[in-house]
Amino acid sequence: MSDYGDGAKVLLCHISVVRMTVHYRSCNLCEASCGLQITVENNRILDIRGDVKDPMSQGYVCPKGIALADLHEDPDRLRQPLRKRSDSEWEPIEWDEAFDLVAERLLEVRRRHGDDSIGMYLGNPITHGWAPVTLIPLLLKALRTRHRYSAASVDQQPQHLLSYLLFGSPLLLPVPDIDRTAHLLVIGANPMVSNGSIMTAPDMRRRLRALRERGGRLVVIDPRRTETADLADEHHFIEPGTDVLLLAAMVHTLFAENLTRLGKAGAYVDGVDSIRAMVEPFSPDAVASRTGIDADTIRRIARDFATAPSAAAYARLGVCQTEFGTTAYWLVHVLNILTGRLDSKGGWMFALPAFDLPVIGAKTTDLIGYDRWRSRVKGLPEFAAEFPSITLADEILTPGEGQVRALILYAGNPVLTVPDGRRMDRALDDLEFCVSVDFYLNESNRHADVILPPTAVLEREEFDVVFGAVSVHNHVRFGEQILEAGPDTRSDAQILLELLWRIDADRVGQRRARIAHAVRTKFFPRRFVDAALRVGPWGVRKGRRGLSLAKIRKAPHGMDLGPLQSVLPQRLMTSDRRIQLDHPVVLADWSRVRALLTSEEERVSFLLIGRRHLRSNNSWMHNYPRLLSGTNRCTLFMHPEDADRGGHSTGSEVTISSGIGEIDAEVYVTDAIKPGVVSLPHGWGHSGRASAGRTAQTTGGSSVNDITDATRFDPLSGNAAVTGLPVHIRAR
Ligand SMILES: Nc1nc2c(c(=O)[nH]1)N[C@H]1C(S)=C(S)[C@@H](COP(=O)(O)OP(=O)(O)OC[C@H]3O[C@@H](n4cnc5c(=O)[nH]c(N)nc54)[C@H](O)[C@@H]3O)O[C@H]1N2
Ligand SMILES: Nc1nc2c(c(=O)[nH]1)N[C@H]1C(S)=C(S)[C@@H](COP(=O)(O)OP(=O)(O)OC[C@H]3O[C@@H](n4cnc5c(=O)[nH]c(N)nc54)[C@H](O)[C@@H]3O)O[C@H]1N2
Ligand code: SF4
Ligand SMILES: [Mo]
Repeated sequence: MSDYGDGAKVLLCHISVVRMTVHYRSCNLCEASCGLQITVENNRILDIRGDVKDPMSQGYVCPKGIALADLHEDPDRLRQPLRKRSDSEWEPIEWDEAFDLVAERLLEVRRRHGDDSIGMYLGNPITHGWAPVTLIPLLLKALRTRHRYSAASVDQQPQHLLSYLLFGSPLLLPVPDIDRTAHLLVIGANPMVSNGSIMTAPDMRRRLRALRERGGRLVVIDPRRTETADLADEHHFIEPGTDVLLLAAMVHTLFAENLTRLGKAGAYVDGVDSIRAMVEPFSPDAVASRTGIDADTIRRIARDFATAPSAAAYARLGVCQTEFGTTAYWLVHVLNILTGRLDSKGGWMFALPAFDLPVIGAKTTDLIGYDRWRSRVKGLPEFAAEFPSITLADEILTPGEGQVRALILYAGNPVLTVPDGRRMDRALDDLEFCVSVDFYLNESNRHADVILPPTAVLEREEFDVVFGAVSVHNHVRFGEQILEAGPDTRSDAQILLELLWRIDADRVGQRRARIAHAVRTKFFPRRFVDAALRVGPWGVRKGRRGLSLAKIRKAPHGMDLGPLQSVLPQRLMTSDRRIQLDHPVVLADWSRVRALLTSEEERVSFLLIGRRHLRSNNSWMHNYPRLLSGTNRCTLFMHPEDADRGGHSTGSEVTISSGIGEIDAEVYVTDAIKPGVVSLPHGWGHSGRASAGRTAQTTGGSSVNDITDATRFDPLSGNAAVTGLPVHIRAR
């Protein structure tokens, strides 16, 4: 059970029969994947702290990592399958009965309404589990449905789409070489709080301080002076939703001032000339008033970026969650590529992961592609065999052939996390059948007929198969099982395998399905991952022993595989191993960007943005007193000038309204936000709704997604545009 390999300490305490053991593994609550040192006594966690020997996190841990103990002890966490008896009543049932019931009901819906009547929504935590990542593609295949949705389309879909279009795999995602760069430009991301996203880089404070100590520069563009901005050399407030204009003007400046120099990328990048013409109208003077950043500043930050010895532009949600998510993020690539930062030390680089998901994902599944079919109600393009989550409610509520009548809700909470949550709530209620795989009851799976709760993270083995691909330093680490799961519990892997063979039996018959199940049970996820490691970039090569799971397990603190390396053009997965920078998909959207430049500025009273908190994780982890301690985290940040004008002050209650609905919030006055902009975090508003436990019920706040608008999205990727929402605010 525990890891007795090099360096692991096993302390046997002989006072009474207490057995105390110390274990090392990484935290999988967020992408930072910090190393933890966990002391366990009689199957209970005594202590969690940072593992100082972890090559990546070096002892750093955030409060959520420590609260893993609370997750394990939480009496409100589900441990046995539940079947719904009435609106508010659930009864526990046996596992086999639950699996049979779920398969029977799903297949019944399919027989009645066809393949596309079953939908699946995948929540954020699936990326943190090797079982869901490796097994869900098989389940989707067995389900034969086009109705696949995930949290990715409220998050990073523009980044995946561009990686697919430019580099040939949605998972070939460049990251800033943060530990060696001389200049980091952060646009619409707050890694000091989010701990880095699509950039595995634990302990951001240490890394950003080191950047400045070696004489580097940190520049932040954000409508809020964030915790990251506080550490920066300069921060510029930007009008929400206008990054596409700012970035176009920066690229314009590169051409105007003769600052483009592709470096070695010049040998495999095409289409630079048409970009010069595209950005021509976007001079810094033309975009200054729209963005709120003056023209001289735009020119200077472009120049500073281009002339720094090394530099990387990094953007996340503040760019992706806008109506120009893909074109704006494309300009981030353009900026990096035209200044020679792609694949170069201290620049915009690719990790070389031991489990090579970018290659495995693109080569072994039929999921990869764009616009091969369209969604039924809104006609939106599929991407990677998924439809945008903003249209899931439409597909459930709109009658006709292909209507979603049953849903598998896997580790997600779309009622609180997808725009127009109240409509999502109605949609889930309208389903004929819903099964949820989740260890909490939440605002979404309260509509489920059956809930299948998997074991929690420390009760299972774990190996990161995703974030190695976006790490700022190559490394690998295995997580041993640390706590015994109860006698009658199932892991995510077991749940998926049990559902899979029962669905498969419908096609191939019971006998064959059971044989396939026996084989898969032996193979997934451990042997599959081991096999992938052996053939991966760090696997067996001529004259080299290479990595295997067994070898990785012998290093309880993980293995350091060294700094990022140059991998292009070999690693490109486009058919000609070249990058077509002026990709037709992006070009087709350019008229919209031009229209934004010339359109009359709409006068709205406020633009609403979100934010994150170190002690919260999207819509969950709100049931642990250690993380919450009675404060209302869901307050509305407002600039003092705006507060004065509206007669609001810290603590006063307001109603926020959009075209979609109204919610209430408590004001918090701060000059850290741009005038005219207000900020409210998502994932709250548990009180009074069936939700994740008793403490969560006391946390207050509202769900911002009750007023976000599902008709605001990026048309290329279908990603939700939750930021920059026009709202009105009045005193309550
Ligand atoms: N307005 C607004 N909306 C947003 C965002 C925003 O910034 N603003 N952010 C968006 C982003 S980036 C994201 S990623 C989404 C998140 O949206 P979702 O993925 O829909 O929601 P989460 O809150 O992450 O819900 C995770 C659920 O998974 C369960 N869970 C945790 N671990 C496991 C596990 O190991 N196995 C299983 N089976 N279940 C588990 C938890 O109990 C919880 O119920 O929200 C999006 N929504
Ligand atoms: N503690 C904690 N950590 C988390 C999470 C969590 O819930 N809690 N969630 C995890 C998840 S799922 C994700 S995807 C990542 C997200 O990681 P990040 O993207 O770093 O997270 P955010 O804090 O949402 O940062 C977005 C920033 O964009 C700014 N912004 C909003 N609109 C605009 C705009 O129009 N333009 C510009 N330039 N900026 C804008 C916001 O003010 C905010 O500072 O965090 C992950 N880490
Ligand atoms: S930053 Fe916190 S939540 Fe994220 S991996 Fe590290 S300890 Fe876990
Ligand atoms: Mo996310």
